[in-house]
Amino acid sequence: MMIQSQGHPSAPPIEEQPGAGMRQEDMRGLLEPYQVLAPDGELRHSIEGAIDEDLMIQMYEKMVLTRMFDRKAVNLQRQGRMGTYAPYEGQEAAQVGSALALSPHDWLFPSYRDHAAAVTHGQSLSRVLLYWMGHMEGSISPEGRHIMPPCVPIATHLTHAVGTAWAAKLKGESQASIVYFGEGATSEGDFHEALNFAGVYQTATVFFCQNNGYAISVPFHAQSASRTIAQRAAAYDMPGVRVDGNDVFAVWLTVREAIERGLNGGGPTLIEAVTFRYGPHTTSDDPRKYRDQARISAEWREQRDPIERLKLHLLKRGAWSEEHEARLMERVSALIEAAVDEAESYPKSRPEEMFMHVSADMLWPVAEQREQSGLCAERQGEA
Ligand SMILES: Cc1ncc(C[n+]2csc(CCOP(=O)(O)OP(=O)(O)O)c2C)c(N)n1
Repeated sequence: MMIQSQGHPSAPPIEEQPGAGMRQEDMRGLLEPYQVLAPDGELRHSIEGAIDEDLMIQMYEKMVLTRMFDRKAVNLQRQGRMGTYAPYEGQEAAQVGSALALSPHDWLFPSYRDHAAAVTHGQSLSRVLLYWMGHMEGSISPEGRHIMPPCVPIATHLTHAVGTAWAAKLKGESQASIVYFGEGATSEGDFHEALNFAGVYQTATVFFCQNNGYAISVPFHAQSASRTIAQRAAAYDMPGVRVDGNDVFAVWLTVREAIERGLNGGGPTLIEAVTFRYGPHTTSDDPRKYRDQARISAEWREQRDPIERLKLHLLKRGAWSEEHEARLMERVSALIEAAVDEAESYPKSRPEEMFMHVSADMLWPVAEQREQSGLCAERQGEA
């Protein structure tokens, strides 16, 4: 069953946005990302009839919650209470805006950095922590949602997202999929295979690339001669849209449009959300070794922050106040503390658990690695 596109009368359709409709277009000159909410909190396009104040506040509250959660997770790792962690601070608008555009039954395939998206779609904060604490419970989708475990191998989950959307299409179900990945993933073969398949079978898949500038220490220009990720859509004859990933309105509108089009038989869309990760790749690296953090901070955190720009907008509209902010911070702190307590109430995970749950029955290469690792409790007991 197809859903009817509700459309967004005041937002330009995807085909008219910069970076879209590249089938005949020359991409040169289409580098400017689609933006609705400028960094000063002013609107560049009317969003009347598309995004109302309730949705704006929901966006703001989710972005604040996920930022505070991300900072807490980094602190837990620094205190030795969690193994490692991949922070996403700076990328909240891309993740929250895109996930809020989904319907509850849509499939979400996150990478290791996409917890704000997973949480927005219904994953619990405690499960995110449990994942990084080495518990398999951290990989379980909440009841009634289709949220896959964070994918660490780069780009392998893109084909999975095509598979679920294709299956839904074959079954006649109105169910889309969204898959999150970084710009580095677009240099992997799996990226191209997934886009090719999605194009051939016209699946309702949204390929959501967060171009955050760096693949670990490698800047985008050093790993690709393409000027944009969005232009790669042209090779698979699908729309490619370059959007300001720090603009939650532009992200929401673009993803909503892509999903509606996909479910109406229009096939997949490649979205490039231009954003930036403020912190390290994971808690195991030091970004000062490969970039100037002070300059980055001045260019991104101080001038283009996704949360600050929405707050400015809400204040200008009279839809937010410092009292609202204080109450929100109290609520958010309580939620995060409760999640930490819950995650830490689990017994410490055992190293040999990493070999379990790879597949329903343990395959021989995994059994062999388990044996060789010397991590089995029996072996340690023997030593
Ligand atoms: C198949 C595979 N190759 C290499 C790695 C090691 N690796 C981990 S993260 C990463 C960089 C990924 O960068 P990007 O796709 O831009 O995502 P980001 O981390 O910036 O979100 C690499 C190469 C991996 N996890 N999987």
